[in-house]
Amino acid sequence: MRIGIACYASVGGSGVLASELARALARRGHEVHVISDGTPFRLRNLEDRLVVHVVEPPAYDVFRHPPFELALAAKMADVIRHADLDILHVHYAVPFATSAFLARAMVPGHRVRTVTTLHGTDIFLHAYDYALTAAVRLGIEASDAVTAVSHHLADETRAVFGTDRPIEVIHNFVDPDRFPPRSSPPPRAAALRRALAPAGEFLLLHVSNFRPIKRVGDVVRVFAEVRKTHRARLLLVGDGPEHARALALAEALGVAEDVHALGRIDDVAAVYAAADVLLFPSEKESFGLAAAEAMAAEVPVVASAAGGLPEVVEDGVTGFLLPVGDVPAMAAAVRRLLDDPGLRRRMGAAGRRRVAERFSPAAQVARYEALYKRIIIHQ
Ligand code: GMT
Repeated sequence: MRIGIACYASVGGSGVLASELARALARRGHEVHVISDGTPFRLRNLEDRLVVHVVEPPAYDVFRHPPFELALAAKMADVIRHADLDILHVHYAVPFATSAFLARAMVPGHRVRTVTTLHGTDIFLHAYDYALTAAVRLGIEASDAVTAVSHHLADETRAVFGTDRPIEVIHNFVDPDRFPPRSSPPPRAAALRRALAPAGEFLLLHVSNFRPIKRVGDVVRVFAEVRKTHRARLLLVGDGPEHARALALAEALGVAEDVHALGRIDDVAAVYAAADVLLFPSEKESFGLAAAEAMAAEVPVVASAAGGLPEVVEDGVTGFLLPVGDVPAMAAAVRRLLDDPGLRRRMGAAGRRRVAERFSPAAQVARYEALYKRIIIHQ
């Protein structure tokens, strides 16, 4: 098939998932065209059968705002026409599905079919800016097929938008080969442990884009609690609006010197393989790709029981799920893990197994492929 994949190039989960899907499809012999606002960071290397098309909104000085959505639609129309796409698969209803709707109108008579994957932001947008609801609904209704990354998100979409469109749930996937396990860590992970835990300190980890929804303050509070009884350090991977506040809180709680902010790094796999526990106390989370990545690396996860996280983390088996904001309970769960190396090992191994069984690229990519074929046949 000739497949277009449209996504943001940012390092967020949707960009990672769309990039991995694009690469996997190209490796399975499809011709893939990625349409994005930049080159997604996981697609910077040359890949057979994969082309990245970058949207450049005109910065013409009459426009108060560069018209990204129009430039995106025009680029989509251009790729549909020139690459003769069978499928255009967009990640997010807004702006991608609405731009795809417009793009199809620009290539009248073309048989291209559109698939929209919801990652959650569309739903949050509804709560944040009700005025955009109609645009999200149009994106959903105008797609030939809609998928969501968790049952939780599919249910919420139906409830919020009152749509009776079938929404197929295709969970995120993680390639275990990209995430070496803690039990046989790569040399980079061992070096990291030597540098950051020279006296055998425990390493707690948080990975996110530091949006308020991630509750990074809770990460620091849990760490400060654990730090009272255990020699431990906290690694923060990523950056975003709450980063500075998190560091200020660590200072206020007297644990700043044990908090290491590693910033936005590409090689997060080495950090997972060096960590003892992932802290993931989000307020809302459609799926929680970082939790699945940690599990792939055999790292137990202490998370909130929010959104789709219970579909990822099996409570008591691959980690612990606690109520949002329950810092004492999360700290107790971390202590339980740190005090019991056997439990850490068992939960880590169960996590890697769960990822292989439920969130493998082979199975999830095949489901997207089957969906594409179904809507092409039914045109
Ligand atoms: O988590 C973020 O803030 C980034 C966001 C995105 O849009 O890239 O991630 C969302 O999509 C990921 C891939 O499907 C999911 O694993 C994340 O759970 C979801 N984030 C939220 O729901 C907050």
